[in-house]
Amino acid sequence: MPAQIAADRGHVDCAATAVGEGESPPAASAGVGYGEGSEGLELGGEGGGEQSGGREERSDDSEDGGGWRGAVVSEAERGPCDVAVVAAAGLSSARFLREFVDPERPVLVRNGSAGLAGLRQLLARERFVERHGALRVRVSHVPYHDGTMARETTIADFVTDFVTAMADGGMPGEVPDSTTSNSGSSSSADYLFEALAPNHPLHEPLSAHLPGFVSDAIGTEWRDERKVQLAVGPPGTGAPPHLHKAAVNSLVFGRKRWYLMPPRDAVYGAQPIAQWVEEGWPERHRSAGRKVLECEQNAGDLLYIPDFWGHAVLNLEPSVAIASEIHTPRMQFMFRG
Ligand SMILES: O=C(O)CCC(=O)C(=O)O
Repeated sequence: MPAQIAADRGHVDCAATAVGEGESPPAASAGVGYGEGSEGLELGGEGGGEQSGGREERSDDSEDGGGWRGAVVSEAERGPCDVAVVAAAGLSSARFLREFVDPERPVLVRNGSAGLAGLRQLLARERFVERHGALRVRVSHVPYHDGTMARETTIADFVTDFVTAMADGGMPGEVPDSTTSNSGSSSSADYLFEALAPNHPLHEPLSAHLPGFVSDAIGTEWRDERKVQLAVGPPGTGAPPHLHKAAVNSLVFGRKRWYLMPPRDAVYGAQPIAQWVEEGWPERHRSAGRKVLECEQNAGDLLYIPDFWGHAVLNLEPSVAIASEIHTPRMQFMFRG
């Protein structure tokens, strides 16, 4: 049986500090490197982690759910976030660079994804399948791992299969309950995780997710050096821990829990994420002295992950996400001709 989501937070390693909409977090920019002052910064009233009942299924024609059959999550139901949380409204590219990119601090920007109205239209389930269902994609239990098999299918077959399975009550994947380590109750399903080549028909429309504060921070010369990835999957799917250059992750529909590890504590994994969580690896790594932060991302939110931060992600609801890897000024310096 799918476990209760987001109610399984076993660690409390940072206290929440209220930050008003659009206000700057405390001057962590003075301290270089991860962590200093970065954890637990919250927008007022958000991220308290309190769970309430009353969750309801979204219907196919629900505009904000896009027909993906996820549960409605109110603001009060949002799970906690251990990294800085800021409002998109107060975020200029200068501030983004100064407070997050240069000091290499992750940040969750509430409603920070750009082009959301258009992306919700493009990626609403029925329309997406109707217009782009014939596109071939690779799906696998474990994206980002060369040793596991991916299979090729079409968007239509993949989406129809998992949504039908969910509607029939046969969840293709399940969200593990990390409070009951090794209970073996979670199962993993296939995840669509596709890096789109520049000539791919979805490359340009999905690139719309990148907000001005990010693209201005990158600068024009490096703007096209972006990898754009599409990630779609049912609850329980996601990516195991891995690391790469900085990434901007937008969630169009759904709900995700991220696990973030600063570069010195980053790990790499090849297990389905549901198993990794169920076996208690976040807590095991913490017990071994590694820092593992958690952050719930809701639809519309953008998560910035700095260069070489380890990260893993678990889909708590059927999720449709776009990720772009970017060249920060530091990487531009390293790779300049
Ligand atoms: O599954 C996702 O949403 C993103 C996966 C990821 O970790 C990445 O794109 O780097």
